[in-house]
Amino acid sequence: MASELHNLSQYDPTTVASGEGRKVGIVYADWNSEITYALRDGAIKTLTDNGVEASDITVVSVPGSFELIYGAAQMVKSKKYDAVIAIGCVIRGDTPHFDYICEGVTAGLTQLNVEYDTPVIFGLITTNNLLQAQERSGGRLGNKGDECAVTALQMMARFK
Ligand code: RBF
Repeated sequence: MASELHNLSQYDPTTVASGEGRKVGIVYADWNSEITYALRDGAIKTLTDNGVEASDITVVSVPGSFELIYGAAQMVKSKKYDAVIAIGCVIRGDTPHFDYICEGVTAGLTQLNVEYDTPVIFGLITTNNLLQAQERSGGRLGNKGDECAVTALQMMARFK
């Protein structure tokens, strides 16, 4: 599980399914935008590097990570996408808010995966500080946006 042991941007292109003809929705949160914009851009680049047409990627922002649930639900229910990627970054603060948001988003996205036929990819970074988030959004440990895109490609190839 530790991303210390796994660079999030490293993947074997020969084992990644082509995204040709696929339609992907990306919903991302504006909170901690330095991080989430880098995650979003990483996901878009990895999708297009692997055959998804830029015009087949729909990108929508929501104010904060908690709103990823609603945003992803709207995308899933529209049935327009072969996969939906939800991107956010929650950084631990001085109050228990972190735990409530993380648990809420995790439960909400899990519910979508169980109830609907479109894979929803979990692109929520949850860290103790900004440095850890930077390391996982294009820094020392790669970009979780890349990893989410690869996961979306694999899930679409297997189930859609
Ligand atoms: N949204 C995030 O995406 N990341 C955060 O780190 C984050 N921290 C928050 C801390 C507090 C104290 C509050 C009130 C909100 C925070 N939010 C954060 C926003 C949250 O996801 C949501 O947009 C708002 O709670 C409105 O529903």
